[in-house]
Amino acid sequence: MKTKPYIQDNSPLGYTVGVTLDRFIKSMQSDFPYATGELSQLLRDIALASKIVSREIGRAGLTHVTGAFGNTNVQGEEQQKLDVVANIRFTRALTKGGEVCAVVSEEDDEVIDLQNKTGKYVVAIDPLDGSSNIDVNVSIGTIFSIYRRVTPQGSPIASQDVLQKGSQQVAAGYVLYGSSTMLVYTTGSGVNGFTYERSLGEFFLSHPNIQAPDSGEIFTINDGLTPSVGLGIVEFLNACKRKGRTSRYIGSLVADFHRNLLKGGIYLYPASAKNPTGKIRLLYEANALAFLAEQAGGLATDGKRRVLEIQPESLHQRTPLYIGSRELVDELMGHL
Ligand code: FDP
Repeated sequence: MKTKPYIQDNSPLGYTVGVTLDRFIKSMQSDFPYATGELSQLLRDIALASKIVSREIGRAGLTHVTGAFGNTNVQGEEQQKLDVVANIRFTRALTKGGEVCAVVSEEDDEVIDLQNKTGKYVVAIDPLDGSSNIDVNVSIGTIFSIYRRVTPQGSPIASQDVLQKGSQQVAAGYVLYGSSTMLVYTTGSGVNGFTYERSLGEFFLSHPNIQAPDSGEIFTINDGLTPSVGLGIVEFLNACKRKGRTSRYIGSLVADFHRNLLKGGIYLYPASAKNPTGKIRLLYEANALAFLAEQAGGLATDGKRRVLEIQPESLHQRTPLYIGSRELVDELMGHL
């Protein structure tokens, strides 16, 4: 049969829609010659659950999923219905995908054993972060960390599988449910961001190789905390004000982090009278964002050491967090 090669048609009638998340993940997989594709499938499972959660958030005001669920979680915080919805969606996707053996979630007091005997990975997740913003149509997010389990596949889940340092993450990312829904992730070779195209049901690469600006003009803190934070923090904040920097605080960690990552800035959640060891959870909030920040050229510290070097001692451990542009984090450290 007579054939001819396909010659790319560049006419405006067939404009390209871009690189899908699926295709991107596949192309990255070939960079790891021994990769089996399980991590790629895991990332796709997370993306699928995030599309469902994005849909639920998008129509929340119409479908009776706003408001409190009626329970408090292990942190003593009131669970919102959407917290519960997101927890179910992500846990179910990870269970069915089969690559994950255990999940640590903000919404569950214990480790969830997914009974996937061949699952090589452990996931720590905050299914829906920014609870005070859930019901008021303000940006919220999902944060996830992926680790390789250290005990043999099929054996009971052990604490060393879940209490790993952030430096052991094999991938991490977040989904931002904002004016558009974005998925941003790293597997340790740069940070890439994808925007959800709702009408096509696909994430497309929109922010390749994100680089955090070395410095920036934004400082991000809940100002109500400042009467009870350390002197060094107060000095740094005063210096920011003297230098005419801009204060921006959404109160959703993912949204605040994302803005500062793109524009340059620093996010601070120090220890305070209310939260003497800080508020941000190490395993399923700080570690993922620290990995992303470093991969994009930024820094993340608890005020004493790299966040990624903290050895976790418990599932829901909290940490102070200072994260963002390199020069701003260094400047803060000069005050601490
Ligand atoms: P929330 O408790 O509302 O879920 O880590 C949790 C977090 O939100 C972050 O997303 C947010 O940056 C911070 O806490 C908000 O805390 P404050 O209300 O104390 O400012």
